Amino acid sequence: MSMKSALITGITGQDGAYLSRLLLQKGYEVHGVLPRRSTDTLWRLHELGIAGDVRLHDGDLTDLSSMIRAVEASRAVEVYNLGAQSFVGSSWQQPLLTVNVAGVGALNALEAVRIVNPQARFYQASSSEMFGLIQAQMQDERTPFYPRSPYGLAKLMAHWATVNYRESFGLHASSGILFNHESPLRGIEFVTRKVTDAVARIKLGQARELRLGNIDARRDWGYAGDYVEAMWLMLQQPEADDYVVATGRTTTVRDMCRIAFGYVGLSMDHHLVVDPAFFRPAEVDVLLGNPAKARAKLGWAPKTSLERLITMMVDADLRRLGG
Ligand code: NAP
Ligand code: F7E
Repeated sequence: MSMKSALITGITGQDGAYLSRLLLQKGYEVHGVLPRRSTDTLWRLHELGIAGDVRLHDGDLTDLSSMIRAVEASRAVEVYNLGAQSFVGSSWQQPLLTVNVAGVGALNALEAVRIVNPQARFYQASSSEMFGLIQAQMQDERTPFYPRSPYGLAKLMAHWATVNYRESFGLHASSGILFNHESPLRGIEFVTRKVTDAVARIKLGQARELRLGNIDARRDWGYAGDYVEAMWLMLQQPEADDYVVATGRTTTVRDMCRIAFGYVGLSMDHHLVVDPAFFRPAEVDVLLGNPAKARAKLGWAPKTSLERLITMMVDADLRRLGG
């Protein structure tokens, strides 16, 4: 029997790496779209030991013809659209790029699927950032959206494009509204990894302080390794749909930091400096997701506590820094 083929945009990112590993374990042939960069971007795939097991196609979400070629060449029956300029902070500095990649790019990915193989199943990486200025204490699939950044705007467009292609063309297109998820493979610009990297450096005597912005912000943080399973489960359902993927627990940046410093026996108060340079033009103060639908319909539940996640990340950073 021939192997199922999957195509991933954003394969070199945090989620792309974990999803590739999951699909390889399930026996898929895994393909990825690789945008041209001047430096090597495969470090995450190398860390997981799978760089040689995936097939990469030159392409970019903003270039429709390259997306069409990638869908054709991969013969994918499942397409996961994870590619994005995903850092909210940068989206105010690069709003048009962010909207072109994360918004218009999703439309290009949907068009490529519609043109080449409308039978292929499609996953869109939607985001809790779409809830922004929250309209309900706990956010679920029915909560109205109120984006607070160019990134949120781009994701909102991509989300509705996914719904629209499902309703217009009958595509099996699902949108996973994922809340923050982290891991040792998280980019260093995001707050959890910035914290765990700094804690490891301070512990090893390589740094003294950690400068952060709004430490009162609250997030619903889960583990990326758990969340990619929900992506796959969505595409195995008979009908496409939208799902919130979250833990149902919210924690301040301050308390997340406390966990990281406490783990290595340091006091946060001696090292943490609040620096207004890291404040955002508009903040998403609180996010708290309700994953009841994913639990009921997909049988999905988070497995990793925030404490376990943060200590896993600190351990990985200590190892990387030679501790
Ligand atoms: P990430 O680590 O920032 O990865 C983003 C990926 O997109 C990278 O592989 C990047 O490649 C690729 N990319 C950037 N520009 C592209 C372009 N023009 N064409 C094709 N690919 C491009 O993000 P992540 O944390 O894995 O998140 C995966 C997806 O889920 C993203 O769409 C993100 O917005 C969304 N999301 C993430 C979270 C979260 O908490 N992690 C929550 C909700 C939704 P380069 O590295 O070469 O630029
Ligand atoms: O910020 C606050 C910051 O950059 C979290 C992306 O994956 O999740 C992510 O977006 C919070 C914010 O993630 C610093 O103001 C304080 O309130 O780790 P973050 P994010 O903006 O929530 C969503 C779901 C996505 O979809 C995105 O792609 O932490 N914060 N001080 C800081 N944040 C950063 N980065 N750096 C600081 O120094």
